[in-house]
Amino acid sequence: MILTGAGISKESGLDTFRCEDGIWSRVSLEDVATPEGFARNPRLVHEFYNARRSKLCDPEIAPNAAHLALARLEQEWPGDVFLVTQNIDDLHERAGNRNLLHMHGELKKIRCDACDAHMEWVDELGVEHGCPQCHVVGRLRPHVVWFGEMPIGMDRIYEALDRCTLFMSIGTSGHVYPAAGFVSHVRMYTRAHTVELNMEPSNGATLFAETIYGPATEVVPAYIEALLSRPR
Ligand code: BV8
Repeated sequence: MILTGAGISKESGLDTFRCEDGIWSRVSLEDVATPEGFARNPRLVHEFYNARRSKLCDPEIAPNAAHLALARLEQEWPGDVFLVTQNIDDLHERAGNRNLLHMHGELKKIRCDACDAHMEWVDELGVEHGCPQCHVVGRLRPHVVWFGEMPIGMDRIYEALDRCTLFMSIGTSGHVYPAAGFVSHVRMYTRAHTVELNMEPSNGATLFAETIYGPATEVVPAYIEALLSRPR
């Protein structure tokens, strides 16, 4: 069971949230990543996600060695590998991971709050757009999980946490729940080994049996090479 956060996509050129020059140092989380903020000023929220969506569509932005190492693990590990990401970018699937869940949604998807249609979307989105399904105007929103909203796939996640033998957390600061609580759940209910791979200790660092710090493109491929070459 692998949990990833914004740190794994940093070296691909995508911003993190809480680092010095992070996203939340430039815009207020309450304004752009809450349902209340969207109700107050939908244009501001669309602008925020349109900018991140067009950056993600920039050909310069591609999966890095850490993403590719996780795809290799899914292909070569004899047992199950389940990848849960807090990231809304599509770099894991572009690297080749398939058993993947975006618990906070996807930037290249939108949904209609009137008819609940979900659809792929790579262009600018605005309040003037009508839903291709129900034609209601102004009820389309990014398919992302905002603060105060229920994350996606929680049942499937807890089912996997309960039976994992290895829990690996990569590139996340451990600030946001329920994701930040997964390591405690694993320690409480399983005998799984727990490892944190990150640039620096996260909020939950002391909860991990093993911690390795450094850039994801270095520490993740090395850890997975060791895992795959370990005699079983
Ligand atoms: C919910 C999508 C009910 C949008 C995001 C318990 C206690 C306290 C608060 C709460 C609680 N339970 C719920 C809350 C409220 C809230 C919350 O946690 N608030 C925080 C701020 C205190 N949680 C919620 O509202 C969640 N919903 O709880 O519903 C519920 C309860 C129980 C069970 C089910 C439901 C919904 C939260 C989702 C919000 N949406 N994103 C968007 O992306 O725009 S959160 C957003 O921030 C990201 O998705 C990510 O999940 C999160 C954390 O960011 P990280 O990925 O960790 O990034 P960060 O910048 O913080 O850290 C980067 C790390 O990488 C750093 O450690 C850095 O050192 C490292 N790094 C940097 N460069 C590198 C690197 N590592 C390796 N290599 C590098 N090169």
